[in-house]
Amino acid sequence: MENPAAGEVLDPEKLSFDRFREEVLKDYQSACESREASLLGRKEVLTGKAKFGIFGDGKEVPQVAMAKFFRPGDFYAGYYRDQTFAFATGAATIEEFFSQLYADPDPRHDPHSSGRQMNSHFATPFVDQDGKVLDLVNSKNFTAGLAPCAAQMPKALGLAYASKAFREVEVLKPFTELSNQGNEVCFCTIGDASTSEGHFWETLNAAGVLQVPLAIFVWDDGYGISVPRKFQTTKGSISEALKGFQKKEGTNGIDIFRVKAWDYAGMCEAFEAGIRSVRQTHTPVVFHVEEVTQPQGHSTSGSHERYKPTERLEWEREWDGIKKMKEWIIDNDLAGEDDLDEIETAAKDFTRDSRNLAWEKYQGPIRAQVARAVELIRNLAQDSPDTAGQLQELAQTLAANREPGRKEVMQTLHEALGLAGGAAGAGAGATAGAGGGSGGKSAAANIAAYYRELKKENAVIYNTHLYHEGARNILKVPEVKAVYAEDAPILNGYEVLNRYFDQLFTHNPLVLAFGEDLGKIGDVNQGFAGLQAKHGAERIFDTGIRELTIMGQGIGMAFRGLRPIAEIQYIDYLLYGLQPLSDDLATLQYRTAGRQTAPLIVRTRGHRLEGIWHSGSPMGLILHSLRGLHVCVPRNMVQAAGMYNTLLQGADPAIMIECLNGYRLKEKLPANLAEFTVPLGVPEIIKEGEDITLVSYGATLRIVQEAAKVLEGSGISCEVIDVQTLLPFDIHHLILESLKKTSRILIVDEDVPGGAAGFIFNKVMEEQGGYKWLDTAARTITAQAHRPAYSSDGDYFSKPNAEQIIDAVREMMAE
Ligand SMILES: Cc1ncc(C[n+]2csc(CCOP(=O)(O)OP(=O)(O)O)c2C)c(N)n1
Ligand SMILES: [Mg+2]
Repeated sequence: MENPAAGEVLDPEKLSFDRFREEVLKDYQSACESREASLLGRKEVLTGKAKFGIFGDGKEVPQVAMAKFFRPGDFYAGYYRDQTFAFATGAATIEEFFSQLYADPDPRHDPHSSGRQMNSHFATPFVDQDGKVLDLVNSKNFTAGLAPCAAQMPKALGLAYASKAFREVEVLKPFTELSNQGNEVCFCTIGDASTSEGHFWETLNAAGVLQVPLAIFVWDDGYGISVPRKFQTTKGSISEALKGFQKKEGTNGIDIFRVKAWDYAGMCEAFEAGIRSVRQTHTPVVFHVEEVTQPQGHSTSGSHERYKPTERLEWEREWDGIKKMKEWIIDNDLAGEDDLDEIETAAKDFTRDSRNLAWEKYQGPIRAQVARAVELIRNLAQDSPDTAGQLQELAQTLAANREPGRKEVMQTLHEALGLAGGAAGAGAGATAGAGGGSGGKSAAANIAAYYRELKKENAVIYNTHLYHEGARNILKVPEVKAVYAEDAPILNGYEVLNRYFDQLFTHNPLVLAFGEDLGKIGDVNQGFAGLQAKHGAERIFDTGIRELTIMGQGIGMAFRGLRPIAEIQYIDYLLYGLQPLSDDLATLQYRTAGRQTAPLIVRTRGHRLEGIWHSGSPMGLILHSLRGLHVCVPRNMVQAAGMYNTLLQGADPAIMIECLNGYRLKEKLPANLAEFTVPLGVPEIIKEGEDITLVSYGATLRIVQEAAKVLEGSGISCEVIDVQTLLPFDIHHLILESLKKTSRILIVDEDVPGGAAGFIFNKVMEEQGGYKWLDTAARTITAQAHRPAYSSDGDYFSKPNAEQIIDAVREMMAE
């Protein structure tokens, strides 16, 4: 729109029409640019410049409409179809989209994932390098996308729940830098087929119960890859199927809108009304967006002609949203065909230029590496008469590669070093140089040095940010030892925790705790007994039986600057909540290269008690699915309290496994309960000894101590070590120091054979080099491979027992 000339009187009606028209055309332009990005993106994959592509073609018009109502302070949790929404909200540029498609690791080019994620997995920064939460109230916030279907649902619940907490919890009201009175909406998108997942239903039910500002957009294109809707959804319609969830007068529930994906005006109207309502009333809303198309099919991995009937393909062409929007613009005299053609041409040019820029930026540093590698190899060839031909050929092949990657550079350098007679591995360079005279030697050494340099650089690019690396790195939390008054009270373990949580909730307004039976009765072991009444039902509360979304609720809240403690009632039920922990939470810092973190603390209880589902110790499962979380296995509740204090100063998520059979053991209460910290990754020697090192943790430690006492009686001196945390694990190699003294080690663990015991074995033997100090083979004692049988006998014969330990130690001493 042109600026009015000075002095011209503005006609308000005309002005608003012009603005409206301008906005529609801007949306049309966004839609066209996004479509071009999809078309070009697919070509990039088919011509080999990118490995895989999944695009948002067919979903453009609903997304430009949706973007109009996404305000600063709002949150997005969605999936791989939402490029248009990202462009239209300014969360991503088309150039960034291509950078991500190429897997450009430079964070300036792909600020969403630093080349670590497939295309259309967008993320805006949530924390700075030191883990400080950024100003999320004034920015449009995209939580990092992830590929598992419906995996965005659980965290979406928590992102929305945080608004409710900020609106309702008195002590949170001063945190205006984190929320504007809870007015933020979480926009969540999902494909029609993914609504078949339990995640969708559990989230909707919880949202309907909780009444949180969650807006769900279902992109219904009738297919989940090749499988049509009739195999996915009851009655073939998600809005039909959801009718029982619908809010009526005097009930909770959700609002449901049905719109057509080609009806730009209709969607703008529905989204405007729906989003206004969810923002004000916190009544969740579902927009069932029907008749969505998918012009290029599911992804670059196959063609939809294989499974869509001809009539469907024809219908999709006819009802393409952009085509329909164009017709609507012309029918309503908002612009002529020529104007729109012009927009389309400009969109093509702009998108092509963006792609070219992204490609140049991506290739630049790699080409520099290629040039350097080629130069070094040619230098070596000159000084290596025997292998000159092969080296020249290597250099030539690399130089001729039109789309080289970092991998090819490394492979070529490695091969050149091999020809030079050197080992390119860890000590590359030291032995390189059998390729000729002294010139050959130094040329080979140059290659080795360059190889090492690149290896380091690539490790920074690809192997960092599993955990927070800045100022709030967990290992930087200062240790504050527990101090005890002379007349320190001796309490049951659960009472220690209860006192601890009371102090925590008094001092830290950002902490909220929730789970099954956690509110009114204060958890099944009374850690929170009486605390709801004292600190409020908005801060300490019960949830439905829904581990998956309890975890999601915690993840979403942690994204938003809160410090949730979310309970899994018994560790055996962790499996229900494991998917979001493993796929979303554990990968979050890695897949955003440190730009997002959700420092959730998962609280649970486990190890031996009674029966198959209250005696689990699936530590191997946890260790191998939750790299990216800290895993705390305190032997008692004082240690647990100290670990909670440590975790709350860090920026990482964690899981705390309290000992089920420890709640009624007596412990001395520290005087500095709210301040003392237990450093993570530092084992504690709980009994010194000379003859053998016994390594364990948690509940089993008490059995080990029992055995050690008996062994002591027969003259065998055991050193008993509590590892305290499994992730991180013994960062100072304290176990190795013990082993140097005893030359024998027995690892006792109540997970299955090869589970956590295998992990500890690997850490001590391979990583710490413990094998060098052994006088006799290291051993492990674990639980049986089956689940533990019920009752005391069942426990005795299923889990490690003291007699087994005593026998094993005696055998080892005799070897
Ligand atoms: C848990 C899980 N199972 C399977 C897949 C493989 N997969 C990727 S996309 C997809 C279909 C999803 O269809 P829909 O939800 O309708 O979204 P659309 O791609 O049609 O937009 C499947 C099965 C996956 N990503 N995650
Ligand atoms: Mg679909």
